Amino acid sequence: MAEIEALVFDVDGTLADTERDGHRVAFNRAFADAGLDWVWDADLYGRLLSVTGGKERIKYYLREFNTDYAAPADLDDFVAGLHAAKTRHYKALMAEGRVPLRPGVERLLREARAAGITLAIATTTTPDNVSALLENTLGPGSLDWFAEIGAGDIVPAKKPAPDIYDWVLRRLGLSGPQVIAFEDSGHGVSSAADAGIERILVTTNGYTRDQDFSRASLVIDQLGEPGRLPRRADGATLEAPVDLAFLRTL
Ligand code: XBP
Ligand code: MG
Repeated sequence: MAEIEALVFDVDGTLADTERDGHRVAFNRAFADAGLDWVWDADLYGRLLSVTGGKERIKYYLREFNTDYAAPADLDDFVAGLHAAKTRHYKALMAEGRVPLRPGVERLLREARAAGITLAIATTTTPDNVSALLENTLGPGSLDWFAEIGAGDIVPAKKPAPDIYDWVLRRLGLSGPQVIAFEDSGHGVSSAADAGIERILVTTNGYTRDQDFSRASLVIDQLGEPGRLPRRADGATLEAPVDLAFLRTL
């Protein structure tokens, strides 16, 4: 297997459990601001997560779950307005420190940085949301830890399309076998795998645990910390938290 040249991270669900207590709450606040009686509870939100991208998710909700709503003629404009309000709420939630990084994320990022391994991000979320999460967890300036941040509408087709990983690989000047991708969802794994990435490490969460990860190299519940070992779906634990030495064995 090729040397590890870069680690490429998904954001939502992978770096932090942002969906239920971050994005979902922000969507609901934006709906309330607009005088809409739409409420996305945790279960409904899990179903809506089958579509990536917040604007795309609102349209999916109207198409499949709220078909009685008479949407304004200019649907794109209406959704864009709601989504801009949602992003403002999301950034405010991050500034309150509501969502910490998942176990082992900061440890592994720091180890990779110290070893001179390139870090990058490939996500469908809005770029402002990435900054808000990183700056409020890793601290000001932490955006610079990442050589490339592929986010949001920078590519027209969001995950599970490979476009965002293709974009990041192109910008890094690397090919799939030279990197390891970190994901939490089936859509994310499809995206990375179709971009030619062979080593994909999945850390699951409550929303993604039962998804199809057949194309992933390893599926565990978290990267782990000393005294808190990663666990596979069959209940077996790894011998140690995920670190660079372990990643070289993937
Ligand atoms: C994340 C998403 C995003 C966020 C919302 O998926 O699907 O849409 O839920 O972000 P992934 P925006 O982790 O696979 O990147 O509202 O900014 O789109
Ligand atoms: Mg994700």
